[in-house]
Amino acid sequence: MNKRTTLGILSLFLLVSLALAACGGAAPPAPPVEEPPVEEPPVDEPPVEEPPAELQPASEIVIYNWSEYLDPEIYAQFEAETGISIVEDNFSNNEEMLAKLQGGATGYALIVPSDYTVNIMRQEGMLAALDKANIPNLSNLSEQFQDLPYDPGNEYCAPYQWGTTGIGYLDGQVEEPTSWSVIFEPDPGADYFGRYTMLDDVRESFAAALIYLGYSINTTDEAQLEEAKELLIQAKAGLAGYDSDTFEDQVAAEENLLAHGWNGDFLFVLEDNENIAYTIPEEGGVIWVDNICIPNTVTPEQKLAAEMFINYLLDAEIGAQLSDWNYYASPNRASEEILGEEFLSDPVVYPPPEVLARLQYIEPVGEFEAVYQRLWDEVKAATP
Ligand code: N2P
Repeated sequence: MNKRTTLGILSLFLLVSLALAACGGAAPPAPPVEEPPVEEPPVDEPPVEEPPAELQPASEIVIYNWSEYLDPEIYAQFEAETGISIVEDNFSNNEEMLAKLQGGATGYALIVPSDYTVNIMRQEGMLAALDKANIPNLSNLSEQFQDLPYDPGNEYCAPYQWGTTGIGYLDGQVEEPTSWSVIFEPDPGADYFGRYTMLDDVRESFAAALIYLGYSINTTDEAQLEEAKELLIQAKAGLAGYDSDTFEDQVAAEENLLAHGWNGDFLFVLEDNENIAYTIPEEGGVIWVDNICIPNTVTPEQKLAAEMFINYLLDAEIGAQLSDWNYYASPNRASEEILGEEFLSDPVVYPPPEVLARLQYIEPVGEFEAVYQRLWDEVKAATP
């Protein structure tokens, strides 16, 4: 059948239909308008919800950190990669940071508390649990840093860096201080008299005094603490002041000859003064792990940006860059592989076992924290 024939048959069919209609032939009833079937949701299945719009990270967040602890280049690199800029604000000790957040400060998306302060903040419900799906690099951490007693399973924080507290000094100008007596038995005849500082830090300075006295640095014996307080007051006679931020610079500039302080900070200024040295006195010192955490006051957008930055810091290369800059030991196994033997075998950064054996961790002392604080205020106010 060709095309023309088909069209002919169709036209004939139409003509016949029209003719029938015109003659009043019964038109077929119009089909009923079909209502679209109402779909009842199944009784026990919830209605399907629209997927939530994908969360976008905040474009700027603020980190509250110790000074000279994070290579500024890392912020720039992170911003170039993600568009997220990070602003840094500094604190001098855990208690200052804690008091600020307890006082209602809400601007911070990231904080860097030490071990015992993580414990306190967890107990007070001040930290936001990490969404580990956003931080796959947590698996780069050495095993022991994935399950710390103050934060099992990295639920709230990622370990940042770790280090020790001892005495930095100018080699060649003062003898190696093998005892805390250099600080606690001030000798007006010594070259360094009046030329040393102690950390402006309640738990650290009490720890030094308690170690010298042979007590636990976490004592809750008020008589022992009183004794430590008297010792701290006695030390003030030879002290240039309390300083947690520039103690290492003062020694590098030879303004001061020694200082109570943190290992990496002294290594940091070796490039300004090659005679800087660091030691843990025979009586012992403090070991600590600092951590990067998110306060529970963040918005979801800030939290996502903060988690992206934590993940960035835990990258093998970036973690190595961090330690290479601040001279603190890394909790990141993948970074340590990049840092190499020279760094890993530096006894100032990684204390040998005989030194590790005489280091103590600061721990939370609960209600007693207030006693330490009161006695510290008395030390600060006293004239020796
Ligand atoms: C870095 C300070 C080290 C932190 N400048 C001590 N917990």
